[in-house]
Amino acid sequence: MKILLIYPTDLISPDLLPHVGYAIYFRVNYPPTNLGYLASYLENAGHKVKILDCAVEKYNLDDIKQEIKHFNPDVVGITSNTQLIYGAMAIAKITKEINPNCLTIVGGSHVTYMAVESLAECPYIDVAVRGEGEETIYELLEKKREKWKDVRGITFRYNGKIIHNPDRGFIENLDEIPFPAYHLMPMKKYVAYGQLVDSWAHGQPFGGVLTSRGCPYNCAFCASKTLGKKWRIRSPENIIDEVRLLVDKYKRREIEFLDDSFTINEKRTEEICKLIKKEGLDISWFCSTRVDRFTKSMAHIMHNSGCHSVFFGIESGDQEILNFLNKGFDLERAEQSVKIAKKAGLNVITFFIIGTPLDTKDKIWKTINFAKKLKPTFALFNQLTPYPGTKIYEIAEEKNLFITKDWSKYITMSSPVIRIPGVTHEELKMFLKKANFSFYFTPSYFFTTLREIIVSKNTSKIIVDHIKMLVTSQY
Ligand code: B12
Ligand code: SF4
Repeated sequence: MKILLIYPTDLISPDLLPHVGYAIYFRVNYPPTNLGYLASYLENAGHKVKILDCAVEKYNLDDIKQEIKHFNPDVVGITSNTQLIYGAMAIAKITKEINPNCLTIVGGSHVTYMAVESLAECPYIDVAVRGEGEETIYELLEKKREKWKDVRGITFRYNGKIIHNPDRGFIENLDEIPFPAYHLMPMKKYVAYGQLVDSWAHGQPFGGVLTSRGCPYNCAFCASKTLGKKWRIRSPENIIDEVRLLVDKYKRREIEFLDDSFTINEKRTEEICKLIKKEGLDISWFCSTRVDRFTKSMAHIMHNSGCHSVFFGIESGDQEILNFLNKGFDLERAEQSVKIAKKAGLNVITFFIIGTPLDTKDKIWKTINFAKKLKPTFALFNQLTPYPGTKIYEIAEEKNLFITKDWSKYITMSSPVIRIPGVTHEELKMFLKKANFSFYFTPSYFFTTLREIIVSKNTSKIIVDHIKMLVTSQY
């Protein structure tokens, strides 16, 4: 079969401009890892597959139409999170307009929890694939429509009805999954920008490697359980083989380990770092993790193997809110881990949430002040956004807190989508700006950053890139 896999267009709204940290320090064109995995699975099964990354190509619907007409696929598979779901629906619609017989499948974190609703809202989607997609799409395409009732993990149309099959389990041995089909992606376009610190590979080819799937934690706002609650890991050797492929064949120098929490297991983390060194892989890399799964010993080994930055989800400066969000650590631990990382020479990027149902103006200031006290490299402040499938979504439903279910607004970085008792909607919007202003424009932060810009080897390139980004609003 001919299968076209599409990542919808992702034109980030100018609302994100207040996000100073992203604007100055960090901007990456990510490859669509999920479509890469699906593509290699399907190619191995003998299908002819093409990937269309409309986010990096900046394709509009007309461009996508031309691509569909040109490739003339039997199947169009679209990935979608909550924010992109209307884009996915629009692509399903034009697909059916071009060829009503082309099968349209949507997968990803939104339809995993909103499968029936999405099919009801968009008559152009034939099937929603819930959870991990590789085995499900393979089996779906092997079977005739009459047998789809036996395919676990799908929601589909049959005889005018929407049928919701039982869930599928998860793939146990991740080493058996072939590497993402990088040969089908426009690899030259995946680049990391925004280096103020010399170790950041400004303008370098970028690669993302997923070394594990699933997260055993239960943070109330997080939609990570799409890939399960069990932490499934790849072997260090298998991971290093993929890194080597990215370095040797695709000339990547900058790698992100995409895992939800890369350092859950200390021994495994250290093994991966040691292999990077032993294999002589000339990369600089970064990852996200939890403050309570981060140690002094691993921080040094990570830094020594090329790690330049860690992202920590700290979320709040108020312990009551941390407990409400079910984060499972205390403020002291957060402080300790930030210190450890900084001492080891790592940049630290911290995430914070404002607008939880327990927030008051005082508590939000506590969070902002805590962010400042930690002195991370930069901090990202987000509005609490209840994604389907999360505990917060259930709470917001139960307490009737939703202001809107226009999913295109579920981007966390601008207007809140729920109301909370302690702070008004307008005040919450304002707090996001105040948080950024207060964090970035303290004299010490401002001058440290300025000094970094001046000493950076890439200053002129960075300035030109930022002016370009500002002019085109392409953040
Ligand atoms: C890397 C990443 C990013 C990268 C995107 C990289 C890219 N081009 O893919 C960046 C940094 C840009 C990003 C941005 C955002 N992200 Co993000 N991101 C992730 C992260 C950490 C990993 C994604 C990944 O590669 N997963 C690995 C693949 C294998 O898993 P997968 O995507 O789920 O795909 C599998 C299945 O879902 C399914 N599947 C998926 N698509 C399809 C399509 C078909 C046809 C089929 C059959 C199956 C299928 O099969 C795949 C293989 O098994 C996830 C967390 C996570 N654990 O997944 C969050 C996550 C996807 N992001 C999330 C969010 C909220 C965001 C932001 C809104 C954050 C923000 N405030 O800006 C933005 C939105 C940007 C946008 N416009 O879409 C949420 C999504 C929640 C939701 N319901 O929407 C997640 C789940 C994080 C979380 N724990 O809550 N993100
Ligand atoms: S926020 Fe991080 S640790 Fe918490 S559930 Fe999500 S992925 Fe896991």
